[in-house]
Amino acid sequence: MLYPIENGIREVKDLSGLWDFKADYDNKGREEEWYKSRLLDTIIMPVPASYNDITVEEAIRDHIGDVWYERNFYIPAAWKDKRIVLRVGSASHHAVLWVNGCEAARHKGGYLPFEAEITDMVQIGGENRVTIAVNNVLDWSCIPSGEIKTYEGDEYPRGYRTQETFFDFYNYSGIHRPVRLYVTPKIYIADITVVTEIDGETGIVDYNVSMQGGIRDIRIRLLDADGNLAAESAGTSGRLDVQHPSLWQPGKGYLYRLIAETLDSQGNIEDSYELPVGIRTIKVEGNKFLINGKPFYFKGFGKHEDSDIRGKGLDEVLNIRDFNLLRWIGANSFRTSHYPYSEEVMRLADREGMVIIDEVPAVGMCFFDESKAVFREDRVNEKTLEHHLQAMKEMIARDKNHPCVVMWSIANEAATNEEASVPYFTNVVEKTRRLDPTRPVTIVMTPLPESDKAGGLVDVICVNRYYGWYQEHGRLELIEKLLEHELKGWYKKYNKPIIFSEFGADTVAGFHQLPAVSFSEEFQVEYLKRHHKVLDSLEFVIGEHVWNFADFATKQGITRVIGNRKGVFTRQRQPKAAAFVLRERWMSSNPKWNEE
Ligand code: BDP
Repeated sequence: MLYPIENGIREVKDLSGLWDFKADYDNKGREEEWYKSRLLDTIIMPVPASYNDITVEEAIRDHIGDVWYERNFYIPAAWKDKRIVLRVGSASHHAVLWVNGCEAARHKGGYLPFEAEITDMVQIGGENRVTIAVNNVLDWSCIPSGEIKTYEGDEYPRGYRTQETFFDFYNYSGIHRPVRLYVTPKIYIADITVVTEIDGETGIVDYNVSMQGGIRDIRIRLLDADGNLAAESAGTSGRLDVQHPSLWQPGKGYLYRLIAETLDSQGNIEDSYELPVGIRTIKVEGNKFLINGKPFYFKGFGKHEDSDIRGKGLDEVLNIRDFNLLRWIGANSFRTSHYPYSEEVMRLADREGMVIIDEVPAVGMCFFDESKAVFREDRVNEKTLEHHLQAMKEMIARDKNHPCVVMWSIANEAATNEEASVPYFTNVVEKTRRLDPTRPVTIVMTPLPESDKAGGLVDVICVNRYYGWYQEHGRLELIEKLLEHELKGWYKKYNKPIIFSEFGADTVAGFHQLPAVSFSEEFQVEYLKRHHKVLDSLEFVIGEHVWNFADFATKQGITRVIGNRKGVFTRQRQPKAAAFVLRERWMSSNPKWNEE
């Protein structure tokens, strides 16, 4: 799936801005066909943004069910004879899209884009209306999964219900990424896939272009970053050889520009699309993760798309601040915990040479309670699997060409100690490998190695563990022995490289205690340092991702003092003491970093 871009042929019109909005408290909008005419009694809502924290109404913040968005837009007369597409970057978690009252698209899954051709639904040269119903209900047929809990007793208000979620981030809802109109010719480039290889001094770009609406001659040019022609070809698929290529490398996101053009019968350019291409290779070999044949050590974080007021809404200002902080602290990578991030973040990571573990929203498939199985008929079941596979397909279709993406994470902390998780994940791993044979696959693990059953399926073992926090809380002195014991256990069992993908301590910025106690800045510092000693001593550990980059919102709970405070930065993106410790570690030399 191609990201909408502008060039001399294609145009994009961004419908971000102020929309009319209405929460459907009585759940009657669909039945009353609200999409047929203008919404009544609306309030103003910005797009993109989560709607939850914009108003001062608890009822809107905590709303369960449909909300409605609407706005008018114009189609320029010049778009006559074009193919017109409406594209939603993401809507959490289910959406129906109507244009002038006609249904144009439906989508399930809160963190991936969807689009519809609307050419025949719009008035060219006139005013049009788009209506989007967004629903945030999560059940076991979705990833992430959830449950609606109803309260029957007389002591509760009639019909009282809550949305139960089994993951540790606020269930932000709404239209989180831009809504855009774009146009292409009627015979158009529908998709491009590139796979890169390196053979000695030659960079190889294998490409495949798919067209829709007809057949045309295709011309392919690969330009270097200065605009010089590096290679060219013709036809829908082929190979471009670049002699002495500038490689895409961690920290140095060198990008070529692949320009695909279709030619009409007179040889005029009819459609054109420009794809950034990074030439690089990835391979897991023994206990090493190789990028361009060199061992790579992951330094960085699990992150979230999360900030004050706009929640999970795309914020380019925040994204640039985050990348500046990542660079400042010496991080070279992050995981898109626990869902695919915006396309804008992925494009930024390509440019910045940031290495990404791309995660599908399979989070919360574990109750941390031995007596409660998750992989069973009425919880994670066939329907969940169906949606999981669909999300993998959409995520790979969206992100397959990003050089920054080096691995697919197919789940975070699933109950892989359960026998029934094995056929389930066998299915997901096989499908993922079929869709993309070029990237390794991981599951981010939570059981102890003794009880895990799924590690054999994946290429890299990611492990989350909180010794000194959730286990043996406050006992900093136990961290080293416990951690070493566990990591050696994983390696012994599977003989695969390990990324320590989550460890962290809630830390309230400005709280100080000497000697350290939990929640103080001193504790977070000490906690990290103890981990570093162990990580440095184990050669099969190929990375460390601290949990979390920044404080983030969660549901209310007795262990959450206004959200999760494990951030190394505050939610406002200012450093806690731990940030300086990480900076010192990650910016100084260490045999682990494998740097020349
Ligand atoms: C891990 C989860 C992560 C949580 C973290 C925590 O993967 O989503 O936020 O614990 O509790 O289990 O801080």
